[in-house]
Amino acid sequence: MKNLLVTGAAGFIGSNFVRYMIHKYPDYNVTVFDKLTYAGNLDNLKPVEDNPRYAFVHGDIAERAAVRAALAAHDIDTIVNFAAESHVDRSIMDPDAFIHSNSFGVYVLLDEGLKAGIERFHQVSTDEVYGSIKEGFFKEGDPFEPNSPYAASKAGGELMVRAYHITHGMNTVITRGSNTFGPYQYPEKVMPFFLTEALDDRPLPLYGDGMQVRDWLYVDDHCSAIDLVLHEGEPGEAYNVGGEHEMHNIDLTRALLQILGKPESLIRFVADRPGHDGRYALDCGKLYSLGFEHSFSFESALAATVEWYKANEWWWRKIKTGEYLEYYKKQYAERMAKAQSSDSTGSAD
Ligand code: NAD
Ligand code: TDX
Repeated sequence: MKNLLVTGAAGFIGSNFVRYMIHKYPDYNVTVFDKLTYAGNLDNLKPVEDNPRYAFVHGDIAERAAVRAALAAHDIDTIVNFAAESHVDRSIMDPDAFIHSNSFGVYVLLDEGLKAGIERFHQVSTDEVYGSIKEGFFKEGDPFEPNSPYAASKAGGELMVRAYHITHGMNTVITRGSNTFGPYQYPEKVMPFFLTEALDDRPLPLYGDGMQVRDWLYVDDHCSAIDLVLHEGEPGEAYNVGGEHEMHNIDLTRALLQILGKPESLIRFVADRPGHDGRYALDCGKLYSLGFEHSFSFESALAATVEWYKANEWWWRKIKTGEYLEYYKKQYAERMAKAQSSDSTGSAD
């Protein structure tokens, strides 16, 4: 591996991964290929923009000619695909872009990668492909039961990765990450959304009764797991990447408010997300067998994340304008109008 194409790396996890890889591997060249959708932001790549081993290409993974040109121009031998529409609520509102990027786009990237003779293809996937689990933990061989258009589109992309491995012998690996948090996360996802709203003393719309469970993974740990699987994972295999830190949404919200010194009266119980998955939980034994260890405790990672958002208002304040406000209105205005405050009982469904 020498010349990496990292797609979707103007977004949250990809930009953290690029910074991590450029720092860790002094002999790697990293080309970012990104469509710069609403979630793509070149501010996220500012820390590496002057590095001679970094390049940026503006393009769509679903556009064959653009992908082909980038693979040739940068002599790419390895693809790590982060490019995706990533927000479940938006996939309920408007699924088209999800099928385009998360399913069709993955196919185009695989097909052009195959023709260009790349040596390794890493697909960044999600725990949501399995669906929801009441007890126990999902293993890599469990069936896919995706419940949202986002999850279904990511499952479609993964199945095509499998097909290119089986049919064409392509050297592929897949990671299925759990809910990730940390610096540079677009403030539509619950953690940065609630954090930045609470900093402004604005109400926090918790879906349903807030009793859903998510497994929280710090972005630096997610990046090092991807690095490990990229280099050490068996061709054709998938690996779960969890945080080993399950929390009910209500408890996560309370923890955030406590760190910020804000009152619980900011919590509003609002109408639930349709098809809301009750719990995600992963068995990560296969990843541990490659030698993976988490480097961050949830508490220290949460504190670092809160500090980052406090210190980097320049980053998120300009995002929370324009299209963001339109989205906020569509997603939350009616819910908030019917919301129940935190001292009432039950949910607002
Ligand atoms: P993000 O929304 O912050 O960033 C996505 C990036 O992909 C953006 O820069 C966007 O411009 C780009 N993009 C979208 N469509 C594209 C296309 N057709 N061509 C090129 N670029 C395109 O997402 P994120 O949270 O950083 O997630 C990155 C990846 O990790 C996604 O594949 C997601 O499914 C997966 N994942 C995310 C989480 C999480 O908790 N955020 C957890 C597990 C897996
Ligand atoms: O306003 C909100 N209120 C609320 O109660 C939002 C935005 C979310 N929630 C709840 C829904 C979920 O139970 O918080 C939980 C987390 O929600 P999101 O941040 O939207 O994440 P989730 O739907 O769990 O999906 C995330 O993890 C898997 C990422 O967005 C995906 O990209 C990833 O694949």
